[in-house]
Amino acid sequence: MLNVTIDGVRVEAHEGETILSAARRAGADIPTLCWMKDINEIGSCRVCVVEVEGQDGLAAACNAPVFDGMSVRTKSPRIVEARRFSVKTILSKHRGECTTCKRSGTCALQSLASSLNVGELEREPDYRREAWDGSFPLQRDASKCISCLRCVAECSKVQHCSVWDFSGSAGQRSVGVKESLSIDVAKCALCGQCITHCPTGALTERDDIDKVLAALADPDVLTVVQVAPAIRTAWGEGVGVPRDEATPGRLAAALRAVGFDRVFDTDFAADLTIMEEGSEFIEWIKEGKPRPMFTSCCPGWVRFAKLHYPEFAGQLSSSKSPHQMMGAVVKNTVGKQAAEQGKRVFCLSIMPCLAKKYECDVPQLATEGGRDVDAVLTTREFDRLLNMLSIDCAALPEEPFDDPLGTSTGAATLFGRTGGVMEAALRTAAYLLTGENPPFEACDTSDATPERPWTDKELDVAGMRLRIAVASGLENTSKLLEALKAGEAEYDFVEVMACPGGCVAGGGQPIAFNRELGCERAEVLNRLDGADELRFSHENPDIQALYAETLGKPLSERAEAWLHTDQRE
Ligand code: HC1
Ligand code: SF4
Repeated sequence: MLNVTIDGVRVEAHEGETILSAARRAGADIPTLCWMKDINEIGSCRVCVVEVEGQDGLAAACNAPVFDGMSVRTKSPRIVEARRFSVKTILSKHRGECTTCKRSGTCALQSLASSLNVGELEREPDYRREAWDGSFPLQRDASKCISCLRCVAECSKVQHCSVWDFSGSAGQRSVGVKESLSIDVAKCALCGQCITHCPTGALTERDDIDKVLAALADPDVLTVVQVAPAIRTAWGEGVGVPRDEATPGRLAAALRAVGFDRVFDTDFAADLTIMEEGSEFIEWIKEGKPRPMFTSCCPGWVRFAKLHYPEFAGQLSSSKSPHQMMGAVVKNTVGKQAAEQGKRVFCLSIMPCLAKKYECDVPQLATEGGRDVDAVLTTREFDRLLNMLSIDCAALPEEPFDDPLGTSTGAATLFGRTGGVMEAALRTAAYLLTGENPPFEACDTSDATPERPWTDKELDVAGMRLRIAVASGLENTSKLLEALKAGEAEYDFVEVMACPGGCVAGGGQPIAFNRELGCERAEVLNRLDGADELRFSHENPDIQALYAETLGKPLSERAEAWLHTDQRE
């Protein structure tokens, strides 16, 4: 152990530990900008500089290691001046038009400039522009990029895609798409993690709010909205409603206050997915198809598989993702009724996800009722919409979602966190095989091997030995896929979510530079599941009615036409 003094406070530190890490333990508040724990400790923005006794220059706390007997000051006029100089240098290349920036209020640069009392810049900023396809779900504004390399680190080290690169000649180096490729061919999975880790407004989602406002204003349009499981964990963050008051009931009321004609819950369709995917898995095993079968509800993962590991694309479940299933059911039922009254349905999904914006445009997902989903808003866009319309969400009453596509179970709610789809699927697969509900703990995947990038478990279901695995984050996923390719791992059923922790930490969720928040949001889902009277997808009465009245049974001809697709296309 090393003895270190930070602002007069003695702390023990370990060999190789950074000043920043030791200082945080000592209670010192050192600002950071480019730093991301373990994956971007490059000391480039120099916002975290500190004084080290006996050294002339200032040290970047995020990557300078401690030594025994070190004495550090984190606060002094000299330190403030140096941090202010760093922020001014960054601002000299940043188009700081905060009044129109979507990140105003969540921009780390804005809050640093304000807290350091930076004031006016002495010269006009010299910022960069670049051409960008405005129709792509991921948008980039180079004039707001501060070359912190957070996107480069997140995309390459956590998400395995290496879309971004830091290139150019000395003095002119900047971040851009690797090899100067156009973004649509750069094998981006559209996970959106570079957006949620960008400290400024350089990376955002394509804004589709105007499309939604136009539909809401059109008297010939019946507007139908659905909300993903993970929305209920985070929508309050952008509208100032505390987590325990941002309930699903208040969310339904907020959607009605916006003016949507029908307010449905994607959770209903998650139950439907379980019925279809669970039945498909049993058939898969019976037919002896190549293992594992992979879940396909996460379009970031499906896109990643097709672009980076096409050899596994044929093993993706043919079941569409829940919100697409919901869209197909809406368009083929509510849509037909609306057409008789001369109206057309506009189906909107509110999702914690960027890739859903791409998924809803995939042509082969359409059915005879038309495209399943007409537009997707991220949680951030939804919060902006609520703020635009001045809806006082905290004052709203709790209301139910509309029937019949608004009833759901606790199993469906779990979809929003890593391992949840698997857990929900196992609860129902066991029932479909044995006719009896299994104990909840038998389907729990959280107790599996934590030492790997993925978790796995062997289960005994109706005398059948099932080997399951769960991965989230695409670097973790690629390690799992490589192990499968090398024959070092064998599984029957694998759940993958592109975003680390699952949809709760999705690329469309409110910005928060804090990975622990994903766990807090996941706890909301666990609590909702535990409190639900219905915790098995097959017990959802509206799902039972949909099969009895419209679909027949899982994997029926109509179910195949509406709810399944060839994922390889
Ligand atoms: Fe997800 Fe899904 S859980 S993919 O993580 O299968 O986005 O929340 O809506 O469709 O249900 C996201 C979340 C979401 C789908 C469901
Ligand atoms: Fe990389 Fe995901 Fe960003 Fe695409 S969306 S560039 S895959 S981090």
